Amino acid sequence: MLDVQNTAQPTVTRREDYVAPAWLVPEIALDFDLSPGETRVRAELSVERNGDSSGPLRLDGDALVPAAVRVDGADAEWRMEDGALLIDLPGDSHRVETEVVIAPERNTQLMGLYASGGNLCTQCEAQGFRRITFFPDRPDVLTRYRVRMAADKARYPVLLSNGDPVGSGELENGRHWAEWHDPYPKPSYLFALVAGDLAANRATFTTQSGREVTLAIWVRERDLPKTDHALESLKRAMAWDEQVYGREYDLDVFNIVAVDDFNFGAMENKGLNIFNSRYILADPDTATDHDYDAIAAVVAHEYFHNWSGNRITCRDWFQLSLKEGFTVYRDQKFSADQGSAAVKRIEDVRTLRAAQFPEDAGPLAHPVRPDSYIEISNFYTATIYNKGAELIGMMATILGPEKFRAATDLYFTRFDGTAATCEDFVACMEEAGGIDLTQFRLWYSQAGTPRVTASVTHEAGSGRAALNLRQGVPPTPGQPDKAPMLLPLKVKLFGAESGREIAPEQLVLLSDSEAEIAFEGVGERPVASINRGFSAPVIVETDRSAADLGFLSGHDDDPFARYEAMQQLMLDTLVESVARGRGDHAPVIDAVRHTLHDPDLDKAFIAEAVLLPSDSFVGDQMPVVDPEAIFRAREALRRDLGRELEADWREAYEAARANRFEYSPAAKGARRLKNVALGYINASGAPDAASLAFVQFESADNMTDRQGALATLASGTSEKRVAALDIFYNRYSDNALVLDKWFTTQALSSRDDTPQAVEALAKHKDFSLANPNRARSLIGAFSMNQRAFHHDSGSGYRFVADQIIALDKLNPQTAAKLLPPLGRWRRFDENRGERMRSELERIVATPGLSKDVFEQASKSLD
Ligand code: 0A1
Ligand code: ZN
Repeated sequence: MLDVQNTAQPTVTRREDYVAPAWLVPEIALDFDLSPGETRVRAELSVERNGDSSGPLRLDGDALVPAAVRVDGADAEWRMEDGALLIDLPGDSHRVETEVVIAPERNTQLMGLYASGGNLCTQCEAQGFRRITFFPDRPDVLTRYRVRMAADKARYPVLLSNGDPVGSGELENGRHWAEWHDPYPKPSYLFALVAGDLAANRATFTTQSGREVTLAIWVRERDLPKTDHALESLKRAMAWDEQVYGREYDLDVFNIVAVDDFNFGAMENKGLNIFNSRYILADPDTATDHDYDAIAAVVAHEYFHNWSGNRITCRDWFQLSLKEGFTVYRDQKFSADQGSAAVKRIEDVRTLRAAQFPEDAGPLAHPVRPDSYIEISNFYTATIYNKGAELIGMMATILGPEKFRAATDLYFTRFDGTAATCEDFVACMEEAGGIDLTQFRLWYSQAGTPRVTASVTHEAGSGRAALNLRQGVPPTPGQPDKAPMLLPLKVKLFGAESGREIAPEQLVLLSDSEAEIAFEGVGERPVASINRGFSAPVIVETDRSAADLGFLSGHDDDPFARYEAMQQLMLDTLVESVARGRGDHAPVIDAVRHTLHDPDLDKAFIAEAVLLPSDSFVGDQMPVVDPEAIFRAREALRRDLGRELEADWREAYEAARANRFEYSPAAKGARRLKNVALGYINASGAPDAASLAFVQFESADNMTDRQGALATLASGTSEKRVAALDIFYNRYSDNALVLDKWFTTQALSSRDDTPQAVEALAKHKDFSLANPNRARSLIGAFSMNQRAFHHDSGSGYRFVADQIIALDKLNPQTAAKLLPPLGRWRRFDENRGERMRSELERIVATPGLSKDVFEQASKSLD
């Protein structure tokens, strides 16, 4: 056990302890007298005893002091317990009034009501509402909201809340008021208000049943020209949800507000989404193609929550993946439909492998439906979101499209207006699919990434072949032994000599720890294409040779499988190079050359396929990560690819060089390939590479090309590096989102001096921990730079720990998000591991540590 003197052991909340609320709150009227230093919040709750439950009314509160408490109009007796207000109530239904005073401008946690860029806004998920007013702050209490706001008119001309506006007017002293009603009962985490000096980009959308909805994206006046892409994405998302899921929007207005200070990406508050401005603002000069895509995806994600999250919400926070896994699945499919589905799948799998697989393999591993937490904010993870989405995808694969749609229809109809569970969702899949998903449910309860071993045997004489499959799930914290899972694996066999398909694609439902799939009439040695489309989120180990992988990378008819074969070939090559000091690069070079010249492939796919796996993904394959050796092996392979194929890279580069900016799938693909080619030309050591990059940097008409060139220069030694960084800084010094890129590009640099450069940047006048985007742009990015962060001096660990400790005092949620990379100490050699541990111990021993950081750090030490 840890020696924790300074932190009281925080309470653990357990899923098995769930009890329905003793009191319900069908109605609330909120009255805000807004001002940054002192906001008065009056709440009038109609409360009703839930069934025959007993016990006092418990209204959660966090750092609130009751200024008045009345029951049915009279002063009432009350007591406080852990910040909550407790009132004994005699009858079954009462009117409870409370009053508190809060100070938004001093709210650095950015939870509850806070100030950002001179405006006031809220963030309530998961438990921020209790920082605004006393309330049963749990998602299974559904309430109708009436909200009245009063504020200084000059400073806050726009007053928004959930639902529809019902009135507004003038007050004395230059103040004004507005009132909003939300007809849909909702949990408190979906409450929102905004008061600010904002301008709107407006549009209308007519729903499939003919309802006209006014859409508005609210930003600072000068940012209005950067909101068209978000608005267009919203319209597309609304139409898509009608076509694909039959889901229609249900209010007369849909508002989105962008704020610069935000802990996460965005928030789906009913009718009033609040966004981190990085997921709204875009124009070609300041946003990359990746930013454009992320904006469309996040706008869609938050919009889709209106059904998967708001109309049907979660019974308790252990069910978080019910709304998040399903909504990520929905936004991924939406994005796939906007451009290349194959490239989108590759990107999603890359994200899963970069963020979720390491989580599942480390000390913070948890099931998609966790069993306990100390701080729920720590569970907004890649496991809940991205692995959760894969679970929905597997059920969709098992059911097939028609039954899957029938199952989601059933779910939306049956649970509309309620707070549901993951179990409710799976039961709908079972009922509409006419199948038994008993074993599949293990995906919700067992943590860890399943491993599948696949090998093919073939008897030339008899024509019999077999695909032998084995599965196992590694132990994770609190779960030493695992049962076999239900794995939907799409497989196909190709002939090694003819290259022809010898067994059509089939969906194998692997349910036992071992299975043999038999094939007849196989005349030549077969090569298995397995887990096609990444049909199950598992790690597949095969004994396929470099030649077989090279063949699949060039001939498989499933684009994901082609990409996967190339990645496996690259990984095998790199892992061997690390182990032996030198690997055989020829098969990779041949496969890349073949891919570059395949006329049937689009450029976006080629660009993805020819990229080497990241340092950290290579590290994930090794028993003990050796960051330096991995870096050297990867650089050597990059250099050889650059040199051997230099003419091909130049040809690919030149083909797109003169393009003017356009935002279309084809234009994006061309830019991506151009920038990948630039990277390889640079890796080749060609003497003109830096000037090529610098010319691109200076002449670019879009941020993708400018940042691509900057990234190439920033990792190099040319004197143009400093010039480019300075030019970039000066050009964008008044644009926070672009300055974030300036910090990130330097934090990701592969130069030897990156650790020192990053420490210096943390002292730069534009660096601040108070803004989450800025904190992540430097500290978060640096800890993703495997070689720099894991410098064997331990300087990276000390630096990141210092930043986490400092940030924890301001913003525990964002501080806790920076911790996981430090927790992976078991994966490194003894020197590094010890240094990482001692930083974690230092963090845990810090006086006044938040429970957010305490949970992450103490679990990482266990
Ligand atoms: N529900 C949001 C994510 C979110 C969660 C917590 C927040 O609090 C700081 C903010 C946003 C989503 O899935 O987009
Ligand atoms: Zn979400």
